Amino acid sequence: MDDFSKAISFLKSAKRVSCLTGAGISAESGIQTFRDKDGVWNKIDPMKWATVQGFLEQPREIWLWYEQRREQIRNTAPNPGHFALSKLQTHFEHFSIATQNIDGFHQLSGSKNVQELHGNIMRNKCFDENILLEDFDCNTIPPKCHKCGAYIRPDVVWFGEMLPQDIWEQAYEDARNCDVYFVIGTSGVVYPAAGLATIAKRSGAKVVIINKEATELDMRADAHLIGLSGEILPKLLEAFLI
Ligand code: BJW
Repeated sequence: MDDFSKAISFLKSAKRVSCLTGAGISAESGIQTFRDKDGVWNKIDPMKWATVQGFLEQPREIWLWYEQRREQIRNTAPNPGHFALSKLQTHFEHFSIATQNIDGFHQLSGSKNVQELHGNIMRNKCFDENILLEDFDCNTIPPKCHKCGAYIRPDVVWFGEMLPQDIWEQAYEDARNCDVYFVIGTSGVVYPAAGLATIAKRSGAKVVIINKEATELDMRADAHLIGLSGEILPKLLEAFLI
């Protein structure tokens, strides 16, 4: 049996399906990935642009960089890969998506049970108090908290920061308790998110990897579908529904 047919047969007998998604699923929407050859980290140093230390060293540049990325996300939309997952969700007792993406495209495409492991670029929080804020002093770049005067920063998870604990625990439980675990469009190098594939595998799930190339997690795969998620996922949905 080829890997595509295997993936369909796993789905046909599954009650609980969970997914881990990464930048690759949004690539066909026009959002840059991080580690592909034209990826974000090939042009800039992640330790300077995605750490607390980096933000404190160049707050203005980093705030403006996030503003530019927000604008890009507002001007793009979910692609057929996101929509295929949202259609698939209705066919199982449980279906969840743990995403490393901060673009909100899973929710926008209609997916319900989405765990944002690395936050959401559209939300902001007070740098010092760590509380979400919608209203702040925009007379400076970055803006400042009305209450304490600290910088406002995007509600995303930078290197060295903990993932939101309740969201992580839910993603962990879902990986531990599913029949099929999809790993879609992620290089699988950033932890603890990448570890979810191992948790699912060790707990007995069938792991299906969808990626345009080889990844660090390939040894976990029971089926490996090589290609673009925006093409493979709609085909998978169609074959599953027959
Ligand atoms: C397609 C496709 C198509 C393309 N179809 N496929 C050793 C030393 C130091 C630190 C660590 C260490 N070991 C572990 C750590 C911790 C660190 C880590 O993992 N580092 C490794 C990189 C070494 N992790 C953390 O710090 C995390 N926190 C943590 O561990 O807390 C505990 C702790 C606390 C204190 C100290 C130490 C530990 C937090 C991680 C936060 C990650 N943040 C970012 C930035 C978010 C904000 C922003 O965007 O600005 O999250 S980094 C970036 O990487 C982003 C992503 O979510 C994340 C994962 O990337 P992803 O999604 O996999 O993208 P790519 O580009 O890597 O891959 C894309 C894939 O898609 C490729 O495979 C393509 O082939 C594929 N693809 N088009 C299908 N159409």
